[in-house]
Amino acid sequence: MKKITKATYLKWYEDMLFWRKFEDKLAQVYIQQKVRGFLHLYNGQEAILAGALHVMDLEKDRMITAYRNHVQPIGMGVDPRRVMAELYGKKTGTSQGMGGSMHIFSKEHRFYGGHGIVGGQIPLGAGLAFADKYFKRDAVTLTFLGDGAARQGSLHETFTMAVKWNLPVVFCVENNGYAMGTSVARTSKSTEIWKLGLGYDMPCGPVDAMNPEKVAEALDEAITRARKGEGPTFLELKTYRYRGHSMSDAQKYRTKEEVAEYQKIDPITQVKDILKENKYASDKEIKAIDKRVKDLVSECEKFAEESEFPDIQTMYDVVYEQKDYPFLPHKL
Ligand SMILES: Cc1ncc(C[n+]2csc(CCOP(=O)(O)OP(=O)(O)O)c2C)c(N)n1
Ligand SMILES: [Mg+2]
Repeated sequence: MKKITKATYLKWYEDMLFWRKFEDKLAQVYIQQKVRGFLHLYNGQEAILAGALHVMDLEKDRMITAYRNHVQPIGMGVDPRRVMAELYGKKTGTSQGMGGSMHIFSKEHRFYGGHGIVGGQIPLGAGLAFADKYFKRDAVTLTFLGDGAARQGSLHETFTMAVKWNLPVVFCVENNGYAMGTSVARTSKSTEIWKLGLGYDMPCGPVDAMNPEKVAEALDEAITRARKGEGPTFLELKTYRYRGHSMSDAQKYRTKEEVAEYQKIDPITQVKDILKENKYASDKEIKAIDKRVKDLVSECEKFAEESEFPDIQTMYDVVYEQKDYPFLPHKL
């Protein structure tokens, strides 16, 4: 594995803080109704992305996830200003403002969305890996899904094929404790989701995903295995989300005390503590990072605010249209 150094920790701190603040800004502008539709935030889960990016080959590897998908493309190299503009529904967004929150996508950066159907991305992730194997491309696909999605039938259908064909894919459950408002314990007799891999003879296991080092170690092993042609791995990344499922969630299913317990092991605080303990950065240097992050978030906001909305005439250019459909005239 690429060594974890002072530079890694400095990068982790700046990236993770940026992702957190970028989404805090989204929450704020959502309340102002500048961002519409659903908005599911990644707040608390950042160590997963940080650890993953450390061990991926960003020139080759691919990523696909569900609708909690704003910061992953940024990590994969997409301009954050374009992600924010997409959320604002502006022309300069990653999908010209036509996708919105749940559909960030950049083929150029090998980030394949952005999927609102729970579990919908599981077979698609295996499909990307199938194509890489078929065309003999040396790439691995990280397929992220939630604890709720792990109970979808599509997971089992996909696992059957992925192990049979030794596909270069890593299935990563981000177990944040809840599927919308329903806790894992309420819906499942076994709360150890990683054990689902056992039935498929797939290498599998749990990971402390509040810690980016632990995520990097587990994913490095899985990615190496996939690259060697030894097939898929199933990891349960144990994490937590601090905000509601989406912005319209009263959070009656959990206590404030529970959230506070997890905040004590916040991934960003853990990384910051290591920066301080190892004297990787002085207070002044940390303040300088915090300022850079704040400035970049403001730049993204300004870019999105100042961008134009798409021309209404273009609305039907990006949806499937059957020219001879008999009932509705489609073009505006
Ligand atoms: C097929 C399908 N069923 C139900 C929904 C409604 N829904 C949206 S998110 C969600 C919960 C998913 O939870 P989880 O997989 O744990 O992901 P998390 O939101 O925690 O990241 C549900 C039931 C949906 N979008 N798609
Ligand atoms: Mg969940």
